[in-house]
Amino acid sequence: MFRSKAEKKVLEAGYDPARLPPGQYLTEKWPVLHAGSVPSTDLATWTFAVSGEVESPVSLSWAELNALPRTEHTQDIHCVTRWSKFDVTFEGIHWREVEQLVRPKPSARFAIASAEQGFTANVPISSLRDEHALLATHANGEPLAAEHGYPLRLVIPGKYFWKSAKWLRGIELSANDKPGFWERYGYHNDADPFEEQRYQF
Ligand SMILES: Nc1nc2c(c(=O)[nH]1)N[C@H]1C(S)=C(S)[C@@H](COP(=O)(O)O)O[C@H]1N2
Ligand SMILES: [Mo]
Repeated sequence: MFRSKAEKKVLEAGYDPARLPPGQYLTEKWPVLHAGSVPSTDLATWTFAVSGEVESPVSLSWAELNALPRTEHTQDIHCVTRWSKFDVTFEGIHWREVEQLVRPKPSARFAIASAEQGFTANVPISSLRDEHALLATHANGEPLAAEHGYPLRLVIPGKYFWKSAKWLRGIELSANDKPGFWERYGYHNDADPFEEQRYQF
């Protein structure tokens, strides 16, 4: 059976090649990718705000966020620039914990994540509610490195990694979709790596 060079490498590394989306290659390293510079964070003044179509908007301090129940999940990440990394263990807080505090209105259909320096990324609210989505504080047992989003990043499974906003500061629930930073650059709104939804014009 024909296999691409990239698929061969996945097999040789001992993984099921079906885990590699089309047009991707496996990397062992964890590349760093973002627009702008790595922000510095003062946890004493840091907040995580949830706003928009909710009954009770909140602005949680670092301590308040970390008092919520925690969970972890291991998953594969796929960057639109074609690298994939398998089995990254993210740990943090599931959206459901925050949802209980804010109580979304029935009109809430989209989530617009906002990060330091004005970065945004949009997903349907179902992606945020995914069992394996996370407000992640840790990766592979360590607090997130500064360049990977310390102190908090979003992790959205099943979508190219640009939807997983680093340096997350808030989530707005909205009745309407709002294209995020990379989406306005022509990246695909839906971003399913197995469908190769990379760009749209
Ligand atoms: N705040 C912020 N988050 C971001 C980005 C960004 O530019 N700013 N880039 C995204 C892109 S394109 C990718 S591939 C991943 C990369 O995450 P990593 O650097 O931890 O690998 O972060 C995503 N999250
Ligand atoms: Mo990316």
